[in-house]
Amino acid sequence: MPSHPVQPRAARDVATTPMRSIDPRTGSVLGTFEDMGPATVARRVTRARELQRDWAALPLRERGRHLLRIRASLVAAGPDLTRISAEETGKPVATAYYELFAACAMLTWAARNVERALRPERRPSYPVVSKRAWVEYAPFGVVGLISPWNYPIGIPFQTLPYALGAGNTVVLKPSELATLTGLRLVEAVNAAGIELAQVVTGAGRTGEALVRAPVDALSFTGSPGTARHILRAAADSLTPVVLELGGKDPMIVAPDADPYQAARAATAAAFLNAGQTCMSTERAIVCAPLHERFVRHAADLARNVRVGPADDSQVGPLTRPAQLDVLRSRIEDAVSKGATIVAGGRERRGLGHGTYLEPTVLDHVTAAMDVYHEESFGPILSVVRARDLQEAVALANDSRMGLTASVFTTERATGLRLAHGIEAGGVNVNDAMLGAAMAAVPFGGTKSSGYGRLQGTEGFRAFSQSRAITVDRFRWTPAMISLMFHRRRHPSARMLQAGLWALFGRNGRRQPR
Ligand code: TXE
Repeated sequence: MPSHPVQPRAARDVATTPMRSIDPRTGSVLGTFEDMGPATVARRVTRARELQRDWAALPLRERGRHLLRIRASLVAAGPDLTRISAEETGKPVATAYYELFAACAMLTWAARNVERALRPERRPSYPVVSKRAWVEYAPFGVVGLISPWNYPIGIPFQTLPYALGAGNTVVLKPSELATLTGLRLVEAVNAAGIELAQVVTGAGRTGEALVRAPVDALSFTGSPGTARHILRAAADSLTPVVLELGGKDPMIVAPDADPYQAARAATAAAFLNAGQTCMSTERAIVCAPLHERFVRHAADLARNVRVGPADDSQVGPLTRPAQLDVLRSRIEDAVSKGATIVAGGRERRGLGHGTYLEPTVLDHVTAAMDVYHEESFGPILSVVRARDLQEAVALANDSRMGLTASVFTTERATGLRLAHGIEAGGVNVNDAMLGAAMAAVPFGGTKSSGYGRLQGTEGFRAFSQSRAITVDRFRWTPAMISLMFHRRRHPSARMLQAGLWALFGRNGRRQPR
């Protein structure tokens, strides 16, 4: 376990005005929370460090059992947690519940698989035949978890079960737009009987204090700009960071696909959570023969989406009202360069205090437009026409981002072939967004969408350090290192070359297993 210099400072933070949590649907203040500075953050990290040793000392099976206790605690907190999250973000309660289902699935799989994923593994000791070797997985210590506002329940649980399972404790920094959810979530985790999670509240300054506290590893989900700040701060302590930074996810609609089913999936994946999803379908790349039918269906579906603050709505307000200006300018830029608005495109007024963009479908989107390249993070689906599948794959890969992608086709072989050609961390054939819901499947991106993987065996390993151990295979074998160094004479270069030749010079013989 890495040891960090103890911070002797018993400094106190200057008291600042508490921050407020606001309901974007009504503008009402839901509560306040502390804007924590470096001293408070350092105390929370120290507390997490103190508690980590006992937790890591538990056998893997025990840790797994405790993850199931956390699950029970989360289920009990369900009504509370989902209500608070819906209030803070403006999302329908059902969407908050989907997050909670995913969180419980992650805990369940992690509980059942922590032993398999992290038990010591025998490895060949090749080429040192006189030894045995194996790998152990040790925790980092304290994992900092810096989270965004868009899925304040689901996103922390893409890290938490795996980081805890690996024997770490966690310090969560929820987004300043969803802090009450983060506080309730940590309360539920700790209510399971062991204090495994700490929480630090505030905005970017608090996040940076967490990075510098310092923690032993970091999991960050958020914007690429913030990721750069975090990496600079983490450079001082060389803290490893897993980054999940959003996407510009394409859906390829092949000529043999059902255009209605593809349009249903594309609009769902574009508009869920008001489009504020890292892996929402932002670009539907539709092959020429289906283009018109796809657009007609997508426009009809978009016009029928229920928008508003009520719990049975499908699209709620933008969590950050200022995002409306960004979305408007993207739409204006696209239209000025030849795109057509086939549905939505305007602010929906008359729904109270909240800021709403009508679910929007833009057709004839091209690479000349901002909306083609920049993540919208709003309910906009861009349709790009492709001549054929070859051009569709080229368009799908024509992005700085590469989080997930979709392919719609009636031929499984076509789906798999296309999936192999797409530069993304995950590809769904005849569906979208599914990777993040599957606890055993790694989640993360390529290119500017980040690096490292959450979830699955990869998620356990991301928050573990492998430790290689070697022992003697036989009793009384002298130390190899002594044999190499303490000799009266080195073997001659000729002998060594002959040995090299014998071991490695002939292909097909004495190759490593
Ligand atoms: O993210 P930020 P925000 C994208 C999306 C969105 C944009 C901004 O395009 O419009 O990012 O969203 C903390 N050191 N995504 O403002 O700013 C911050 O307090 C340490 C994509 O929420 O990246 C919050 O807890 N931490 C995405 C967290 O970082 C810092 C999800 C995320 O904030 C910090 C959300 C600093 N210097 C937004 N500055 C996705 N992948 O789903 C801020 N933070």
